[in-house]
Amino acid sequence: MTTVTYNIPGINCGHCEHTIKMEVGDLEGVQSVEASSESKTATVAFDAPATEQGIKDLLAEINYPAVN
Ligand SMILES: [Cu+2]
Repeated sequence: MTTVTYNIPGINCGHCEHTIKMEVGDLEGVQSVEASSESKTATVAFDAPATEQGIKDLLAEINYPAVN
């Protein structure tokens, strides 16, 4: 299991948190997603076939691009 914390300036409210949790949580291999509008981060725990870059690509697709 790998855990990555993404810095996402666009997380502004509970709706953003919910969207990220649902969309990233649907990716095969993703075990858990935490998203915080306070810290502007999303922490994702995953196994294969999910990858750090694949999750980052999805975040960009749903208009929550990560800056790290
Ligand atoms: Cu929002």
